[in-house]
Amino acid sequence: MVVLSKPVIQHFSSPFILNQGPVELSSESQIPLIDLSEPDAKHAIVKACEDFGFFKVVSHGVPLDFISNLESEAVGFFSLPPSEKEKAGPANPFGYGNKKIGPNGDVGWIEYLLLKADTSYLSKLPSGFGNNPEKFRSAVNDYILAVRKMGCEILELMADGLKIQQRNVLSKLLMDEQSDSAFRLNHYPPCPEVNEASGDGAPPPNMIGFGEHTDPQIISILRSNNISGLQISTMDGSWIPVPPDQTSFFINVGDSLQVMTNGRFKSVRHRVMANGSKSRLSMIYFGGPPLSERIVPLPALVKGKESLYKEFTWFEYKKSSYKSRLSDNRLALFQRI
Ligand code: GA4
Repeated sequence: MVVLSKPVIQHFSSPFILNQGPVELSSESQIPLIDLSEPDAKHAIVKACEDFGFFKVVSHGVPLDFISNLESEAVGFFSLPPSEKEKAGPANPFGYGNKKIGPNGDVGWIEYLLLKADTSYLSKLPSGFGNNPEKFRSAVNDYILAVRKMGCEILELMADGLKIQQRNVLSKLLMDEQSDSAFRLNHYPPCPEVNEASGDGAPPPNMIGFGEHTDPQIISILRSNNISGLQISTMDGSWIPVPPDQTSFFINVGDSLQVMTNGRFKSVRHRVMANGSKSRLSMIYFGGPPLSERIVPLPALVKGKESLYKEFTWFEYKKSSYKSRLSDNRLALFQRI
């Protein structure tokens, strides 16, 4: 299963950025493109979250050596023999997982490491994490702290764009010592069946790397190598591919942010298709609130309107998520009719 190329980010090509209007779409796709250094970024972010629940970010400020160090560590880990990787498993929920996703029978063409995004948890990582666990741990820690900083900037721009006075109302949840955030390294090995002709002229099967789902947290910040596979579902229910870009980050609105904006922002359904010949590697930071946090619409966004959701804590939502299948609409249980 191990067909990994060496880290592929030695040379960074500059992404093509259109320079007109508040919401720019990258030329080759419909995905909104946000340049964080642009003065109008806050409005463009709000529009992208309303229309897609998803956008691509450039001028992100995350040091490129943090990205390449972590990618090298991830390639190193996933290249180990299965018996070595399994020392870091099983994922219940944290640790190494292979094909099985979550506790309720979901599977995908994937192997992964799921970790708590928490410095003190990382400092106690057991020794199963590769040949040099300390190097691995420090690469994950540097990356997570830099990506969380960018995530907080984005959440503050969101608050500005939504005209919310307290601009750290969302970002403080990720910065809280008790923040329940997670981090995932995914390896999608090449899947030979994608290229196999069935003999009866039927097209090759669309093999799933990671089945369709929404993320339960506030925001997810994804970066991948240059191999395609990620798709998002648009408001009309069609799937569009997200062209990979190893120099940029992709932001997902999660279920909790949908609730906190009283449905104004949409938690985006997404999935990853398997690739017939190449390894896809992705790294995702899931920014979540403390377990005790009440997830309710921000008062500024419900003025004169009803809350669309029943009140719940992040602990309650997480508990119910772990009873669900990947593709379930987890918010349905908490919707007011
Ligand atoms: C989807 C988003 C994150 O990858 C994740 C996933 C989690 C897991 O893999 O353990 C879940 C899934 C995710 C939602 C429903 C439950 C829980 C698998 C699953 C079937 C880490 C998360 O937070 O929720």
